[in-house]
Amino acid sequence: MGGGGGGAGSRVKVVGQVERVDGRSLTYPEFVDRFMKPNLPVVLTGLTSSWRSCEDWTLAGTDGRRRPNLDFFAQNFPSPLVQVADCSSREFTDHKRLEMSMQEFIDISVRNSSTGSSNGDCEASLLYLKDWHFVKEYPDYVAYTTPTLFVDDWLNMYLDSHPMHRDPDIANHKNEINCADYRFVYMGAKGTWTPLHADVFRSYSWSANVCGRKLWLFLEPSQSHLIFDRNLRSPVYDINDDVSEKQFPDFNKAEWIECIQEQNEIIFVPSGWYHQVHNLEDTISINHNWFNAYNLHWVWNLLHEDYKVAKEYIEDIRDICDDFEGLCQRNLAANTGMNFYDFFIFITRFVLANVIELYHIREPEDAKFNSTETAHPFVYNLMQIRNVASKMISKEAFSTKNLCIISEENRSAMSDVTKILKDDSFRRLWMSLSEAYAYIGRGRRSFDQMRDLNQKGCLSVACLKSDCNVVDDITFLMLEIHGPEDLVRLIDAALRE
Ligand SMILES: O=C(O)CCC(=O)C(=O)O
Ligand SMILES: [Fe+2]
Repeated sequence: MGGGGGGAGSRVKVVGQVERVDGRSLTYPEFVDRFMKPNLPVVLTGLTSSWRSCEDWTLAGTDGRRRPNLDFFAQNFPSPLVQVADCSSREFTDHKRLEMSMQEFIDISVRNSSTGSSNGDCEASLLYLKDWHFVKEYPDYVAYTTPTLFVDDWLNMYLDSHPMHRDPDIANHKNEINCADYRFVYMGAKGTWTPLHADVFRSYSWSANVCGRKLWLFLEPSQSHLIFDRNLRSPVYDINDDVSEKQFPDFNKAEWIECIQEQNEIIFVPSGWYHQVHNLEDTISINHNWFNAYNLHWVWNLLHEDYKVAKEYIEDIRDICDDFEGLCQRNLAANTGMNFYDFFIFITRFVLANVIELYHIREPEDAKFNSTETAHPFVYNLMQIRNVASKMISKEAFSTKNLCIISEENRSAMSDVTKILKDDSFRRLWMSLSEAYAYIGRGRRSFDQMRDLNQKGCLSVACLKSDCNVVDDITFLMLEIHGPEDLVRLIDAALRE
């Protein structure tokens, strides 16, 4: 049976179901302890009732189910260019991607549904609109609010104020659109599907069904090796297909966890879990990828693994390359979406933002921080970044020789701490972090306190200049950051203070 079938094939051994929890009664610490930290999936109910998208984007269907209101999209969101996957044709490990206007997508979808092709009766292709950067494209239309459980999102916070890449060789126009953020809308008719994959950067994702139903099949990370081919290079593409035993000898051993996600339910996809997804009805979903202190090590581990592959691939031209490391890093950015320098600049910003938060809220009785997971969230964040930074220290990308020849853009984004702290992009990032933590109630600031501070100007740009000494305090600890070693030293100094 092909992917469009939507049912588990004979070799797919389903051993369990994803837990379902009422999201309204799950506290943030419970979500952390039960799902985010142990890296386990969950389906959350009751979190989308106030979303405008659930009303505007859907029409009443049968038995209380709703269906997509395609006219609403055509009229209100006439995007000239959306990405569409053709679910009937494969390109490497994914579906072939097409680009078309929203109107074209709708016209084809309507035509297909009237000819019944989505049931597989006819040859017409199954089109699945994916990775639509809806929030970036229509910022004034508030389709939904991110549930509190998912607001500790460093990836999107960062991309709201910083570019993913500095290197001019990498940061071209197409990249800028693709890296604009990781907040997406998906829309696909019954029968559309997503091949087996683990998410970008090995981030977490959450996915909410505005209408429709999805079948998910998950494999826990400790079993990932079972779905790779005998050379351990590529994963199975469609688990419902007749997977070749010769090519994928261990596939039969994989034990799958299943879930049918209903309308208005949100699924939390943990880091590194391979999954395949089928739309069982015409479905619209909203989907974010994100990471934070709990899964940052997944991101680094992926970058490191992909780096080794990128390097091995061009090892034979090392001797004739002026800047072999630079080439590896450019290839890594192209293949994985981020390279060591992008990631280092990213974590440097988060170290500084967390140190500022720590300085701002520190009270005398907090002087003795402990490093356990129950310690203050900013201490926890810094400890997790420290773990990752310490693994980066020995890497060739950060050797003196290679740091001497990195692009001017990368170098200037890295080093001068005062400049970073006074930069408007950084301030926006730090404010977003501060707000997010106030929101989830993990920072000491309540919303009221935030408002007071705002009035005093403490969260405004003036904060760092006038009554607040945080720039001096931090630059007293360190003036320049040249690589992961400095970052580790800065974190140690900040936590010792
Ligand atoms: O809904 C889909 O088709 C895929 C979603 C997905 O892979 C995810 O949310 O991680
Ligand atoms: Fe995914």
